Order: sequence, then structure tokens, then C-alpha cells
Amino acid sequence: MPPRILVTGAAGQIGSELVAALRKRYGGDTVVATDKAATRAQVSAGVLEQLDVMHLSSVERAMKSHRIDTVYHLAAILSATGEANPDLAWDVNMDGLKNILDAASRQGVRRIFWPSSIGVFGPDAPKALAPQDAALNPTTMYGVTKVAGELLCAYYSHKHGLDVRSVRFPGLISSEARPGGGTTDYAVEIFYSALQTGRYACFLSEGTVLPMMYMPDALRAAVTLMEADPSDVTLHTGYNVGAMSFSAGELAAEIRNHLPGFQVTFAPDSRQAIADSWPRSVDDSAARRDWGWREEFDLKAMTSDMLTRLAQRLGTGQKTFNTAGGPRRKR
Ligand code: NAD
Ligand code: AKB
Repeated sequence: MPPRILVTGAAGQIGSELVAALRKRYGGDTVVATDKAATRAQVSAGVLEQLDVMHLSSVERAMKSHRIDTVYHLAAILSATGEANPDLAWDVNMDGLKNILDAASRQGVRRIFWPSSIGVFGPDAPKALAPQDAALNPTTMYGVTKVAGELLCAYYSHKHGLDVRSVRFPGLISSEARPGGGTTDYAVEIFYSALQTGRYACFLSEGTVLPMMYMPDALRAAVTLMEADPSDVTLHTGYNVGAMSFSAGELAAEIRNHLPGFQVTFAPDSRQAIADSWPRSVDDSAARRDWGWREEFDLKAMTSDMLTRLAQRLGTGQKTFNTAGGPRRKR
């Protein structure tokens, strides 16, 4: 029997591609896409409902009426928006998650995917290969909600038997929906600017290195973890998952290999402090050991694929941006 899936925040950067991937994998009518505010154009064909995760009774009604057994809970406020409006970040990220967990416990939902983030780490965590079990002392409200959220998920797992699974995603790069208010958004915006105007003013400094991942790898991580045998999932907080790390300057240079005239300036704003509080890379050996995590895209492969897909979608002319060999593994 295929799972009966509810996706919250389905119109966002991850949701708009995850819904399509889940429908392809399990069948179109097995996935109920929901968002507080979504238009049909943002989500692949199929059921789409308005659902505000702040309303417990609406969440519970949606789970009951669609006989949901699996939830991908994506509705959230990201780091930069969260620093600008910490009350909103706390309310949506904490109350929204608790509503999902409470409704799921009562409605017999079997399994939940909830993405955590590298935002759980603070300035005291090792910058290189931040360990799975590093002390988590974030300095953003977003990070505070992710640490508290991880603990809440672990609590519902052991107290209520809910099978909650989570990864600490790095910054995600994708060609479909634009990112929704994060610190790593520059790594998506830069591609739009490269193709549309040929120049970009980056809000992080040239040397800022952050962990990043291409969306196809992120979707595979989510689905692989959700399909893993329960006995293999030893962590119900959030697994570190890594794929690539690069500086803003290195990304600009890689794009320039395809578009030689591309001009980038660097003018750090308030998001620089958030980036500076995060690690440059994470140690994801627990995910590799437990459920076989392995990324496919590195900086070169991601850049050429991203340029090709985005150019097609935006209709900006050049059809392919080749790099030798296609997707490649880092190690
Ligand atoms: P996004 O901002 O692109 O999308 C979030 C969606 O949630 C939006 O469509 C928004 O309309 C919806 N939403 C907001 N408040 C809501 C509410 N009260 N009820 C229902 N829907 C609501 O975010 P995303 O990038 O798709 O991120 C999804 C999850 O993944 C979040 O938990 C985020 O913290 C996590 N994550 C994302 C990244 C990344 O780089 N995109 C990295 C690490 C973790
Ligand atoms: C953000 O920058 O807020 C997100 C994240 C890394 O969690 N992309």
C-alpha cells in the first residue's frame, strides 16, 4: 500500500519540488499538498488545499479526512525572516510543529519528516566538519526553534511512539521555486542574476563558506530517510547531511566558467552575522552509516545543471551548460 501523504508548506522552495517527486514515486492521488497561501502554479497537479499549521483543528481535520499516515511538515519561517521577526518565527516554527505532532499522535499518523537545519549550530561549534553531537548554541531565533524542534520531535518519538525523522539540511539550491527568506538564498539568487542581468550584488562576503546541497540530493535524502527501516534510524533529532561547501566567491567563479562576463560585487548586510555563526561543513557520518546517505552533486555538477534548468525555465537563450561527466560524487 502506498503511503497517504500530507505536505505542509507545499508551495515553498522544497515543497514545490518535493510534492512533484512524491507524486511521481507513490502516485498522484496519494499526496495532499497544503500551504497557508498557495496558487495552483506553485504546486504540481493534484490535490492542493489551504492549510494554516497554526490552526490545530484544521490540521487534524485534514489528516482525518484524507486518512493521512505520513506527513512532510515543511511550513516554517527561515533564518533571515526569523531574525527580522523573531516572534513570528517562534510561533510558526514551534506552535506549527507541535500542532502537527499532536494532531498526528491523535490521528494515528505513522511517520513524519520535519527538516531541521545547519542553523542549529552556533559560533562555538567547530567550523569544519561540525559533529553530529556538537553542543547546539545557536544565536538566531531560527536556530533556537530548530534545536527546540529537534528535542520536541525526539520527545514525541519516545513518549508517543511517533516515528519522526529529520535531517539538518544545509543551504539548498534549486531551479524551481525561489527561496523563502534564508541566509543561504544568495546561492540561488546569483543564478537568476547571472542569466537575467549578468551582474549580482551578493549580501555575503566573498570568502564566506557555507555547507550547501542541490535540491535533487535534498529530495533523495528526505525520501531515503523516510523509507529507511525503523531499526536503522537511530536518531530522532536531526541527522547532519553534507554535500558540498564553497565560498560565495568560489560560486561566482564557477558560474563565470560558463558565463565569462558575469560580474559580482560583495556588500555584506545583516545576514553576514548569521552566516558567520554557522559551520563551513558538517560531519554526516551517522547518516552515511545508518541509512546510506550519499550526495551526487558537487559544485561543478550542480552549477551546470542549475544553469541549464534555469535557462530553460526563464527562456534566456543558451540551452546547455556542460561540464565533463555529469553528476559526480565528492568522495
Ligand atoms: P519556504 O520559505 O520556501 O517555504 C515555506 C512555506 O511555508 C511557504 O510556502 C509558506 O507559505 C508556508 N507557510 C508559512 N507559514 C505557514 C503557516 N502558518 N501554515 C502553513 N504554511 C505556512 O521554506 P523551504 O525552504 O521550503 O523550507 C522548508 C523547511 O525546510 C523549513 O522547515 C526550513 O527550515 C527547512 N530548511 C530549508 C532549507 C533551505 O535551504 N531551503 C535549509 C534547511 C532547512
Ligand atoms: C536559511 O538560510 O535560513 C536556510 C537554512 C540553511 O536553514 N536556507
